[in-house]
Amino acid sequence: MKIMVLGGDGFCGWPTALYLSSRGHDVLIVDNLSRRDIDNELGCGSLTPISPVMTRLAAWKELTGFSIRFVNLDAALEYDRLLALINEYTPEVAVHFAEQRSAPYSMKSSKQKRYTVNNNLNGTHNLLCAISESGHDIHVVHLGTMGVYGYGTAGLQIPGGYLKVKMTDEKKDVKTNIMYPPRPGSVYHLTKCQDALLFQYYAGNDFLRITDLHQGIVWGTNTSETALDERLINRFDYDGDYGTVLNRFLMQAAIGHPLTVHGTGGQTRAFINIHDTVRCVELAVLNPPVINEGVKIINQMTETHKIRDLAKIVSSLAGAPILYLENPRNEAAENDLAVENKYLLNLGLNPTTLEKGRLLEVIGIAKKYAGRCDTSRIICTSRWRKGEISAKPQYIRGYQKYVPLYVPGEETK
Ligand code: NAD
Ligand code: USQ
Repeated sequence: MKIMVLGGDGFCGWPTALYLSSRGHDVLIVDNLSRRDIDNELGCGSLTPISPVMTRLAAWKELTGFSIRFVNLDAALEYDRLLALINEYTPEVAVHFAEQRSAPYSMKSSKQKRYTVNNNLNGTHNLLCAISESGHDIHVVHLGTMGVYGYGTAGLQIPGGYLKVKMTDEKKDVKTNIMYPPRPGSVYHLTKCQDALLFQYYAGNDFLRITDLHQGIVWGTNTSETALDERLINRFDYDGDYGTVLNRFLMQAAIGHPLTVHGTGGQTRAFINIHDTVRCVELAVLNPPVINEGVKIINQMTETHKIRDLAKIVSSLAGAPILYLENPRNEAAENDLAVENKYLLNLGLNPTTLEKGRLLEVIGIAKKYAGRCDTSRIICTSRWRKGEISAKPQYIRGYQKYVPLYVPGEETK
């Protein structure tokens, strides 16, 4: 199939583009390299040494014989070029990864809040609008997030697809299906909730075929394809803005830094390994909704864990101490999370779960590149509410710097 991968230079997009190419699909990457620019803005880069995009693509061609085309284009700002590219390439599928995806980055200041909203909503809307204007039947596969649900389940399992509800007024009950009520926990997550409305509108009004993959937190770094050669290596974000929790714990264990649990670590989140991300995207590509079916919503996750349990697993594996930090976010200290993920399992997904070998593999990669880590960038500094930290931080010595320590239950006046 002809597949346009928007955001194909990023952490999830790059291994997906290679996987789809290795499976014989004709892949075109569209990316404005804004993630690399944000590395420069933050003064912090990937733990792994990522090659320039053209070096990546030349290496892929040299090693496998497969060509991937690259177009540097800003989906949020360059509508006419996007439309022209769609008309020229006529993809059958557009896989959409091209958004600012960090919740802490989106909460840093009004500059990053506004950038995240402008970039994510305009990028998504431009893609839908351009597909509609082109008149081509192009299936959109969007990488959404489990965070649209807000991690609170009201005692129910979060359904794949739509929530069955009974609505009641004084005269009668009506049964119907609705989108799960959105509950964004950051400006980034807010844009994903708003994307969902754009999808609903364009699927209904313009008959676009759209799949929205509600993905959990991705862990791991390399896939079979990115591990072929160092020039193909995938990103490994570890810093307080872009690093996600399990990869951060694995990296912290590798370099001898204590594991940074926010609050009590009672937050339950959904997870998926990067090997499964690429497989799930292909399953979604191969199983599109039919025209007028409505948006196909799929929960793309394989397991749920509490943050403190992950810390304990990594700690026992690598002997790292656990540090309970005051939580810089505004989120529930404890939550349960039950998620239905039958759809992808029924299509043949065989989950890569948190087993020892996989965890040690990531620790091994982090150890190999430990010298590239800037330890001053590990602690999360982006705060959801300025100046509202209830517990007075305590300080412990021991590593390169003093780090604030929050002891659960010990509220200090
Ligand atoms: P990433 O930041 O590594 O990659 C995003 C890519 O999109 C980057 O290469 C960036 O340069 C590009 N991009 C951003 N805005 C663009 C624009 N306007 N025009 C063209 N290119 C643009 O992020 P990622 O981790 O690969 O995430 C990809 C998608 O998957 C995101 O939409 C994210 O919300 C979703 N997701 C990621 C995770 C995760 O744990 N990483 C989990 C769930 C969902
Ligand atoms: N956390 C820690 N310690 C850390 C880092 C994070 O305890 O060092 C906690 C956070 O407070 C939060 C949880 O771990 O409770 C998850 O944080 P995260 O940074 O790993 O994930 P999140 O901000 O939710 O965002 C990531 C991706 C985002 C994607 C989302 C999927 O960056 O693109 O949408 O995961 S989900 O979480 O399912 O919404």
